[in-house]
Amino acid sequence: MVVVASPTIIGGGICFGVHVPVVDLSRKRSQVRELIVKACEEYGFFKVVNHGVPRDIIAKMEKEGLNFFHRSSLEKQKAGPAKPFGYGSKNIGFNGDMGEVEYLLLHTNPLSVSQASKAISSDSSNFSSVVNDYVEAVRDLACEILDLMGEELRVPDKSAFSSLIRDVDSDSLIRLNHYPSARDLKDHQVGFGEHSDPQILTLLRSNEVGGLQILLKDGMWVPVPPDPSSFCVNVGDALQVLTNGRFVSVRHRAMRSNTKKSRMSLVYFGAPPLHAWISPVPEMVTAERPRLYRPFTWAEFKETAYSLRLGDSRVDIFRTH
Ligand code: GA4
Repeated sequence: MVVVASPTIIGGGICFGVHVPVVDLSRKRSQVRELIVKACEEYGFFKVVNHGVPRDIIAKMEKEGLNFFHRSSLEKQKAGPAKPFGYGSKNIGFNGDMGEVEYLLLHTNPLSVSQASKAISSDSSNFSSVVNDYVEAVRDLACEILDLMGEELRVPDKSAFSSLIRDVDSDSLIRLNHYPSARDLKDHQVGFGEHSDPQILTLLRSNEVGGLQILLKDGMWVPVPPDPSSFCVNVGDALQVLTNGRFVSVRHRAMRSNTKKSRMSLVYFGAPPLHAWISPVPEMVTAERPRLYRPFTWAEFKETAYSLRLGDSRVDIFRTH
């Protein structure tokens, strides 16, 4: 893992020269486990390389995304509004949040993908199969990472975390974000505002255009250099709760920059089924670290998330003290 080398603070609370944690999944399992847990405790974020997701699966997903975003606005609107799934532009959530972004938000359930595909692509069966292949590959990667966490945290049921997102009724989502290029931008604009992800684990892959930033505990924003060959992994709110606050859900945002090329990210949000109970796993509750959160269902948490603004903290509402 690579972290912090003499940070240079350029201003505006943005810290350049800080390297984000990088985990090479081809290294020894015991080392990988340790690095992942350290990164989740300190940052709630890390990058994985040598992740094993086939390149052609990513390339096909990227191509389908670009094909869609390059269509006319009228054509794209036919796949919207994203309430909750489909095409959206600038509006985020239902409470007035806005960003310089357009997106496709889909549930990962194959039936739901197939239904949504009809308005997204003229070859909807190809689109569905590309999405399903991508979802399967990133879900496997997310499960592998969650199993490594479970092992390192000495949770007896090794798949305690991964089984939640592997469940057939899992409420996992896939999101394609497109940040149009803007060569004439004077200032950097917010593409997707500061927030944490409500789910368990997020896997994000972007093209070679940067924009993602993560917030460190000391309040500094760190730009994450783009790396199309890696995946960025975010701890979500639900995993913060499952680990009784030992892991932190990372606050992050996407800025739009004045590059020639537009930025596109493919984001998988691994979530439990709606009826699943989320509660700190017993091994994470000790005399020194008493239970921080009350149990709740994923449906209850989601309802709370959608009743709030993007940047609001949701986990605090479920704290016991
Ligand atoms: C953030 C993570 C995912 O993109 C998302 C977002 C969702 C939306 O865009 O509809 C939310 C946002 C996200 C958090 C709080 C609520 C819900 C917008 C919003 C204001 C799809 C998700 O699950 O939560």
